[in-house]
Amino acid sequence: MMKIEQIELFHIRIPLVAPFETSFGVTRERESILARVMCDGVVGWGECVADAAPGYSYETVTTAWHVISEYLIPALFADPPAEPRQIPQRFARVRGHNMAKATLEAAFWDIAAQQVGKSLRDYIGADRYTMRDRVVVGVSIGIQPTTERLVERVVNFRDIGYTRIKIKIKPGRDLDDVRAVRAAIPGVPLMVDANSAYTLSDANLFRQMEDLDLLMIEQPLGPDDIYEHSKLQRQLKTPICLDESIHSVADARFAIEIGACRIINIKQGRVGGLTNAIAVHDVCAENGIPVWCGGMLETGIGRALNVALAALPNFRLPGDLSASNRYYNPDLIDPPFEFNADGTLTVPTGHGLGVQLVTERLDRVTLRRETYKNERL
Ligand code: SMG
Ligand code: MG
Repeated sequence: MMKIEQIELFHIRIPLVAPFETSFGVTRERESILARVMCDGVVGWGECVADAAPGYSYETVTTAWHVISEYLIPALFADPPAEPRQIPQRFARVRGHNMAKATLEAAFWDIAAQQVGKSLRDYIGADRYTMRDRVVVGVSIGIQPTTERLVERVVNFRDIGYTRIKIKIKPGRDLDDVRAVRAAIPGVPLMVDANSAYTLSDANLFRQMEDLDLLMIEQPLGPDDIYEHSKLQRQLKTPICLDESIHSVADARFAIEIGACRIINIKQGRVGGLTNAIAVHDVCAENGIPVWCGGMLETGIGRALNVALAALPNFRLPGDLSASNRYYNPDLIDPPFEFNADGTLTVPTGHGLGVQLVTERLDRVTLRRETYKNERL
């Protein structure tokens, strides 16, 4: 049994180096929750991917705090897991709230890996998978005030060496933007992410993108839709990638079976933690569906987890995992994640997450902090 001594939650707010605009809104400062779990004297960290507002998902920092503190922590104190893979079952009596669940599970993976003296990458890989040392990363560029500004930013990131560019689109800022970007970077892998801003009646718009050689179109239709995506995918040669719609292994199986997508974006927070994320990875691998690691503007804590996850073999496409300096200056960790000249991030080799949180930086961005002690010990 993992002997859980205490769990601390930190509500943080940290400014982004540049505003990030999607079809559902603008983020200037990232709000999040960090969980610090202590088991047998070993400390593990998890980061919540829910945002302050329910734009990407219904979960928010406030709902996640509520669910973690009132339900998930008590569930773990009452019935501590022997290993992190048992955690989804411990949380089964809470419906939904995957991002809240993933926050705590992450910290337990960090602890379990440290307890056996392994990096999280090697702990995930165990004897089952051949894990990568470096992961190929892309950059996700938000909607810009003008098309000219967008092209400028895209070219700038291409020049830094990012080998895959993703741009956000929304109605009114789609075809012209994508055409201008394609013209500026011919031959560079390019994709678009609509964050559910369209309906099936916009199929013609996506058909007009067919000759722009896009790597994929991410989440064009509703956040809970799978069926209509299958109708759209049938009309397109360009692969559809699902993000918002996939919350579980069952969703992934369904989407694959009805042909709703040819690629899946995996975010461990959206599927309720690393255990489920690995299971979605496996189902996709069995079905020949490549996956890539999505991003939620994580600090170095969440990024370290993502980078370890993306070392799995079926993460065959560049992830939304850019270097720390693309998000925060400074990041909460030191050293930060640096961009390698070959377009990759290096997977940390230290025990657990393998990154060092800077306490003074965390203190500076913390709005609220609460400690939950395990009285049952
Ligand atoms: O972390 O680089 C990142 C952001 C990647 O575009 C990104 N994320 O739908 O994939 C997505 C969005 C969701 C986050 S919007 C705040
Ligand atoms: Mg997306």
